[in-house]
Amino acid sequence: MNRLCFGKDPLFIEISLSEVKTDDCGNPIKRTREAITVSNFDLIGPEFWENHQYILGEEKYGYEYVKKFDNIHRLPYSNWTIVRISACQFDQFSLIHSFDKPNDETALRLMNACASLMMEQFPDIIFGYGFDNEYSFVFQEKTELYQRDERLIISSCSSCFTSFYMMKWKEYFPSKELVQPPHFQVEVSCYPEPRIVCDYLSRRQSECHNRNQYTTCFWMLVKSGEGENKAKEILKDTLPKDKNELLFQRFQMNYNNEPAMFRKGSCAYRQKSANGCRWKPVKMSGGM
Ligand SMILES: Nc1nc2c(ncn2[C@@H]2O[C@H](COP(=O)(O)OP(=O)(O)OP(=O)(O)O)[C@@H](O)[C@H]2O)c(=O)[nH]1
Ligand SMILES: [Mg+2]
Repeated sequence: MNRLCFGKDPLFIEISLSEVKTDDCGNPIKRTREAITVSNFDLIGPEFWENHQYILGEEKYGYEYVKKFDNIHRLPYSNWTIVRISACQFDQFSLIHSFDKPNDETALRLMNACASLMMEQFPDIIFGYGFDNEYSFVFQEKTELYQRDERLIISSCSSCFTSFYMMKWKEYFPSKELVQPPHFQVEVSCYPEPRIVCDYLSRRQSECHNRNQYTTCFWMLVKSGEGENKAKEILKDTLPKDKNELLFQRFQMNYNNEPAMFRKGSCAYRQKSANGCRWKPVKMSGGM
């Protein structure tokens, strides 16, 4: 540290001098320093950055690098992709549109019609299964739809299904105005083996059965004069066989005679043609 003194009153200017490094023979080591330029440039407009690309890095000046921020999630390769679409706030939607309780057959047929259109729109869908206000679509194992980009598959499936629902509404409900837009959410799962796909579909069908049996009992009780809370209490902790028994004893109703579309849901798939290699148009089991 050096201290310089000028005049009477001491004025100290402190100058830091870095120590000079020397080699083994005591000679100072010469280090090249990069010149620092201080100047006045226009930073508005591309000129300065075009001439000084090394400052920010060439890549960052262009806009191509923005792609690197994309958070693309690709679905795992060689997996069966299942896209499950389900309606949001459907209790409100079904109330506003006065759907029959517990099942509105026309609304179910409208869902099936949308499923058929989905299979036409996305040829990689090999199977569809739906009940109530949901539909699951199985994509073939090696689908390259949107290069398996999950976000694009989700957004495209949900917007297509919603559009089909609105487009077909008048055909299925000619005397009902669509007064609230339907809205569907989508979940995606991937399964590495067909066995798991079958188990997934069995689980959905079991959910269909449980839900339908419950709502059938519930609405039969309510229609017979029980309050909704009382009906819930009666059904609390009952097993499937108890519900069948209740329907039979109180209402002389054989649950197994209820329409298959209500009890089992609907399956959509393409049939193999006679020559065994081309696919025929979508077949719907459960009603359209
Ligand atoms: N009347 C009538 N209502 C139905 C029918 N199918 C479904 N619903 C209604 O849809 C509801 C079930 O849908 P959920 O998906 O569980 O519930 P949600 O209201 O859509 O709620 P979120 O999915 O959480 O938005 C039932 O509680 C019924 O109110 C039908 O055929 N007829
Ligand atoms: Mg819902």
